[in-house]
Formats: sequence, structure tokens, C-alpha cells
Amino acid sequence: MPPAFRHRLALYRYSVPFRQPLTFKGKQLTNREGLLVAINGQWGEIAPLPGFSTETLEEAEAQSLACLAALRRGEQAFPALASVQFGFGCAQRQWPSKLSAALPPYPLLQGSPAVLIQSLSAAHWQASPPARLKLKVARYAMEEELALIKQLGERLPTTKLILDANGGWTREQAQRFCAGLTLEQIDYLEEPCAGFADSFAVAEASGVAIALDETLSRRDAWYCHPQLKALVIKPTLIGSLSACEALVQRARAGNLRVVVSSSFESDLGLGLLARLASEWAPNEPPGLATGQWLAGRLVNVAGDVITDSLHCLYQAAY
Ligand code: OSB
Ligand code: MG
Repeated sequence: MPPAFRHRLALYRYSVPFRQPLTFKGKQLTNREGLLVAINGQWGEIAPLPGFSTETLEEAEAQSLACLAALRRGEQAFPALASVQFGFGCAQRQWPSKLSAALPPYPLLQGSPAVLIQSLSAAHWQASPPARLKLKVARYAMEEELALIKQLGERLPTTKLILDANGGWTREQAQRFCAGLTLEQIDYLEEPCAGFADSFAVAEASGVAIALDETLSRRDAWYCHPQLKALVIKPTLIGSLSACEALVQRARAGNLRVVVSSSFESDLGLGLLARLASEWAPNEPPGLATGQWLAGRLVNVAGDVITDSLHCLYQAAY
């Protein structure tokens, strides 16, 4: 750092193409777009996910610029939007000096049951099946999804499935689906219905274990039910790191697993999330396999951000 400048602030915009267009709540995206913030050489990522975040990228950008202007005036920044809280939280965090190595993320399956059944025979997993595998459900015909799960059970008998319905079922639909499962094959089901009461009515009727995800980012009330097994923590959607840490504490108190999970951040954000995961949930494989859909990187092999590939929105050194 040049000794004349004790403080450095920067905000960049990035756009990274997906390997193939991805659909988020009905919106198709070809690129992931977001912001990187740098505060005195430490980075954070601000990337609201369309369909999942309540704020837009434009709103996050405006708030980030206002926060940087406050820091430039020697004031503190108090972002209100979740993605901005996460970005500034990472860029201003006192990270532990020693962190255990991050566990590899569990793999994600994406695509129609027909295509996935086809690719199963070609999959390289037969030799070393993953301990866990995540599959989205409540997207295609229930019979097709159940048939795929049955096939997975036959081909990968030692693999436990994480199923995620994103709140897509009514209580009756979820009950019908769960009645068709072999529960020993299922690690847990994320958010079967849109509300806590419906999801746990399904848990009680079927015996399935549940994980909370959207309930946490919506900040809905929840309690420790005997069939609640895990909290899925998505810092970009929850926002402040202290709110995430409060959830980690609640999970510990209730003997729940903590799964740190991505909101399709860039490789930089995924790296930050992996560090948080090794701190908050050192024994739990994180939900960070979304990087497989990114066709570009923002960080080079030396670990430096490739700023040439970014559009600079703000810079100050003073
Ligand atoms: O439904 O959990 C989800 C990513 C973005 C938005 C929503 C979700 C996800 C993921 C991330 O599934 C990966 C994971 O949680 O394993
Ligand atoms: Mg989920």
C-alpha cells in the first residue's frame, strides 16, 4: 500500500456467463451479474439473485455507493439490503487467522428427470459415489421425479439425497410425494411447502426430516421441531453476518446441522462462503457446487481479483 493512502475503497461490477442459461423462478439468465466491493484490500461480493433476493442489482449498487461515500467521510456504513450487508460484512470482517480446510461441496443435479436418468449411466459416480447429492423437486411431474429418485437409489445405494422443493407444494402434494419416498434414502427435504406449519404437518404425516432455507431468509418465525434437521444458511439472502451467526448459535443450541449455501455467487463469493462454512460448520459439506455453472472466474490462481475484467464504479484512496 502506498504510505500516502491509508484507506482504499472500490466498487466493481462483474458479469460472468453461465455455461448454459439457468432459470430462476421463471426468469432465464445467461450471465451472473453482481458487484465486488474492496475495503482496504479486503473483498466482498454483492450479488442479489433475481427471483430470490428482494432487492435488484441497481438498488444494491445505489446503496453500496452510498455506503462507500459514508466510509469516505469517515462515517460507518449501515447497509439495509441483504446482499449489501453480506458484501460489506465480508469486506470489513476480522477473519480468523487459522481456518480448517473447507470440505468439498455436495454435488447438485440439475435438469429434467428424463435427462438426468439418461446421464446417470454415464455418470462417473459409480466408482466413488458421493455421500450426499442434492436434487430439486416440485418442478416436473411427481411420478417422473419419484422414478428418478428410485433410480438414484438403485444406482447409488449409499448416497443420501438432499431434496429441495423451494416451497413448491401444497400440503396434499407434499404428502403424496413423501409417501412415495424410501425415507432411508433421504437426508432431508428443504422447504416442501410455502409455510412452516404446512411443512411440518407433512413431516409429521410422512416421517421425513426437514431443512429450513427460505423460511430463514424471509425471517419468518420458526421453532425446533423434532423433525427439523438442518438450517440452510444463504448469507447473500440473509444479509448481515451477525444474523447468520445468530442462526448458527440457534442451530447449535437445537442440535441442528448448519449447511452454508450459495446464491449462485461468483468464484470470489463462493470462496468467501467456503471460509464461512469452515468456520460455522467445519464438519458439514456446504451447498456451494453452483460454481459448476460459471464459465468464467474473477480470481486468478494466485488468489488475486482480476480487476481488468471488471467495470469500476467507484474508487477512492485517501
Ligand atoms: O433452492 O436452495 C435453493 C441457490 C440459489 C437459490 C436457491 C437455492 C440454491 C441452491 C444452492 O440450491 C445450492 C445448495 O443449497 O446446495
Ligand atoms: Mg433451498
